[in-house]
Amino acid sequence: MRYDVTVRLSEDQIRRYAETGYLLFEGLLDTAEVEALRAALPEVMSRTGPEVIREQDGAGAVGVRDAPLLRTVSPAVAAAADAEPVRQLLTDEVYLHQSRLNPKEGFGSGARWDWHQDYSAWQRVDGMERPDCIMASVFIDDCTVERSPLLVIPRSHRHGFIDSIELHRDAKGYSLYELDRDTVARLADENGIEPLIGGAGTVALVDCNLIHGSANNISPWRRAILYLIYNACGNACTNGDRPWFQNHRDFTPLQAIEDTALAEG
Ligand SMILES: O=C(O)CCC(=O)C(=O)O
Repeated sequence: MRYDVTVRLSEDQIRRYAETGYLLFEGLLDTAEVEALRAALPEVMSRTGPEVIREQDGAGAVGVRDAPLLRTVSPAVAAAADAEPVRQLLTDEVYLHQSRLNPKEGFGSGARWDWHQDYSAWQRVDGMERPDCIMASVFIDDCTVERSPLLVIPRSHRHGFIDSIELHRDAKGYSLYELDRDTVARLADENGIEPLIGGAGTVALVDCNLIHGSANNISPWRRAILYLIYNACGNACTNGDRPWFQNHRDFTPLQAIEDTALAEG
């Protein structure tokens, strides 16, 4: 299946997404599209703006959050952003709430992410009323078990927003809102834990209340993922306190673009 504007999810896929909280599409982007994304990385990672969040020791960048700019870096990114399946799942027009690039370099410099729900920060800080938001994870590199893939607790989104967190005031990003360990242990015992693995070009669509995290990447290999966070236009955030790279304020619906733009990327 290609990541193009004509793709429509089947009833079975929509049902599975509602049931498990995620869908995985192996090899959705072809080699040329993956190469276009890889080629965009050095420029993005060398930026000096506040949108690049570095490791504690200043070594590698852990995240670039830049909704509008990532879309201009590469036509492949822009095309990947205009996803019909996301409109189908949210039954609304969508805009990009955030884009994040997590390079997760090897030899331990790609730090761990504690167990969390992405919606936690958006509800608490950005005034996002409902969890009508999807995290599309675009695998720029192979995500194997050795490279600390995303780990998800399937079906955990069905518990909705879990207001039971360990607040780490000195932590960054979602680690600030680590879920309390008893809750994670109980839901993992009930549902298991699954790694989202696949070759470069795989795309996962993940419900924003699905509990997930990842370990340190001690392998020698990079494991870059581009995260595109789609919010339903009817669910636009009401609080604009956070800066543009964390809470994008342009609620214009994404326009479908032709699939050929991917190949031309
Ligand atoms: O890229 C990872 O390993 C984790 C990222 C994550 O959990 C997130 O962006 O919410």
